This record gives sequence, structure tokens and C-alpha cells, in this order.
Amino acid sequence: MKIRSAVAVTAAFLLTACGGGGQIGDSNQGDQATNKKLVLIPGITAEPFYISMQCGFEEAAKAAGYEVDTQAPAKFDAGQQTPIVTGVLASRPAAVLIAPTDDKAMAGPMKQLKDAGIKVVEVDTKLQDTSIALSSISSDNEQGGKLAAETLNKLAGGRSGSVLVLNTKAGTSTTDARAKGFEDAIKNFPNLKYIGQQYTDNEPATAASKVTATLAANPDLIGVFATNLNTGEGAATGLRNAGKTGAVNLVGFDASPKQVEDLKAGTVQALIAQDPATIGRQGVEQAVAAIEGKETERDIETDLVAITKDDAEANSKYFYKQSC
Ligand code: T6T
Repeated sequence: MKIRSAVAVTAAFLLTACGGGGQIGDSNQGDQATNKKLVLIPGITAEPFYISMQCGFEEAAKAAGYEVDTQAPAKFDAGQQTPIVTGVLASRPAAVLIAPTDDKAMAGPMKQLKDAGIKVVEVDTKLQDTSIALSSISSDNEQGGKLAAETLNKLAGGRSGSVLVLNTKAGTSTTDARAKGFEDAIKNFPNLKYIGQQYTDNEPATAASKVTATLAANPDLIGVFATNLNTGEGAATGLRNAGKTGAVNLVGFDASPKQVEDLKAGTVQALIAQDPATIGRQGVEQAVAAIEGKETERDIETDLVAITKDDAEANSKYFYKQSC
């Protein structure tokens, strides 16, 4: 089975040929026009989704003749990401590509970048305030949540039972949209009783214990949707610990090496993979366009693919990397 998002965009996005609704980079060029420094601020360090994004970022920046720097918080946390933004502001790069860890709390620090004439591009997550970044590049996350609900329904094969959403942190634009897409779509399958979402704070151990506790309270649990990598890895551990591997279908967002291993071993039944390297590449293209005073595109959506054990190899290009 291979379901692709209807809104996939091509990787061959041209710097000068953006679609409608674009905006011209502001005229605050000054010394920024000769500034060749791009900084990537991911949501968390050393995690395969962001490592893959960094690979695309570095490749595209090098091709465009820009210097790169990547600085990430140890935890997916606005309190830890804010001082990184402040430090980057002081180093005055030409542009910053950032995955804000909170859709409200990161608005202040990101506005300081904008006010200093630094071009701001959102990669993956985004702020509620759309006036700060010139461009936002991400998967169609709501569509991904819908895809997860449809996939769980197929896996249930007509059986009835409860289904759970394991989410990360409230205020994360991507995972909130995935949970919403799932909640809307699960209503179409009356045999699947939605028992709500639980937050894991992006901690695998919390995800594991929440799955085990939910199983104890809801013995009819037949499906879990884990909205991201850490949550999915933790949910797989929780099901394993409870001896429910395979009996409870697990659909997880992302495709880390461990998630792919779990998919192949049958611990996870389906993964919704994103294309983080393309998000990083497109982020550079938008940043460079803005620096050069060219048109930018406000919102760009990248590929999303549902992968099962049967078509894992055919979709291996979507597996995330541990290093470039
Ligand atoms: O799922 C990705 C990313 O899209 C999300 O915004 C945060 O979590 C991940 O980085 C995976 O851990």
C-alpha cells in the first residue's frame, strides 16, 4: 500500500519561479546582501528527522555558495530554544531557518530576528502569527492525521474497539494538526471508538507508560496513532512490554531507523513518513530568494507517504538518516 498526499510538491522548486501569493523580500538589503551565513535551528538535537533536514539544508546551502551553522536545543522546548535564537541573533546571519517548538512562545524571539533584518523561514513547525516568517515549509500534517485514521481503519479490517492518539506537546503546530486530522477522520469509522489524546511531552518513556496504562483501562484497545517519532518509538516499547505487539495496531508518524526496524519486525503496522531533507532544501531556496530580494512563497507543502511492512523497501528513500 502506498498512499501519497494529494498536495505533494515537486523538489524542483525554482528560486525565481514561485507560485501565486508570493511576496518580494523586503528592501532591507544593506550589508545583508553580501552576508553568506545561514543558520538552521531545529526543534531538538540529534534526532533523525532533523538530521535528515540538516542534510538537505547543508547540501542546498553549499550549492548556493552559503556558509552553514546548525544550533539545536537538547529538548523540544521553547525555554531551551529561546536562548539559542538570542545567540544566533547576535551573530547576525543573513537568514535563519527555524522549527519553532511552540506556536506562540517562540513568536517574541523570532520577531527579534525579523526586526534585525534577518530573513526568517519556518521549517516543519510554524507560529500562529504568520507575519514573522517569509515562508513556511512543512508536510500537510492534517492530511497526515487523516491518512493515519484511514490506515488504522484498514488494519482493523472491520473489527470494533477503542483507538488512542498519543500526542507530543500542546502548542506544537505539526502534531496538533496531525491529531486534528485524525480526530476529524476517525468519525467516519463507527466501529473505531476514539478515546481521546494523551500528551507524552515528546518523551519515549512517557509514551510507553501511557500505552500500558491505557491498555489496562481499555482492554478493547485495538489501535494507537502516535503523532511523531519519539512518541511512536515509545508506543512500540509500551505494546511490547504489555505483550500486545500486533494485537493492537500501531500507526506512527515519521520513519527513524528504529521505527523502520519496528515496522519490519511487525511491532509497528504502518508509518507516515515525511520528507525532511526536502524541507531543509526548500528552506534554503526560500531563504536565498529572500536575501536576494526575489519573490518567496508563503506556504510550501512537501511529500507524505504511508508505508507498511509490505512496501517498506520500495519506499526506502523516505527513511530518515542518522548522519548525512
Ligand atoms: O515529527 C517530526 C516533526 O515533524 C515534528 O514537528 C516534531 O517531531 C518530529 O521532529 C519527530 O520527532
